[in-house]
Amino acid sequence: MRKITLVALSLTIPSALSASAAIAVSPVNAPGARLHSVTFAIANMPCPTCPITDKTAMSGVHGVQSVKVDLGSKTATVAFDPRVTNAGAIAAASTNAGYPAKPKS
Ligand SMILES: [Cu+2]
Repeated sequence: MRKITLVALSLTIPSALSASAAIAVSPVNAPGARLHSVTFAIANMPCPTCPITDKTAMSGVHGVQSVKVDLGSKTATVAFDPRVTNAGAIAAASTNAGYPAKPKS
């Protein structure tokens, strides 16, 4: 009777461990991640190709999910994972590419 109980325990413990390990490992940009969206005022955007260059620069920041640059209003709306990056890092990437960016309040 006692032997049977021990066998049952040795079988259930490993499967319980692997289940908790699967929960702990989740991708950084998981679909369920809550994104922040910030609109930036972009200075120095004189021609129609500027938004493409600026979008590429902002999209290159790790954690950025989407970038929409609007030439008419000279703004960029960026959705990002706040666990990975922040508005300051995204503004710096744009500024370094030649398009000084400031979060609009
Ligand atoms: Cu341009």
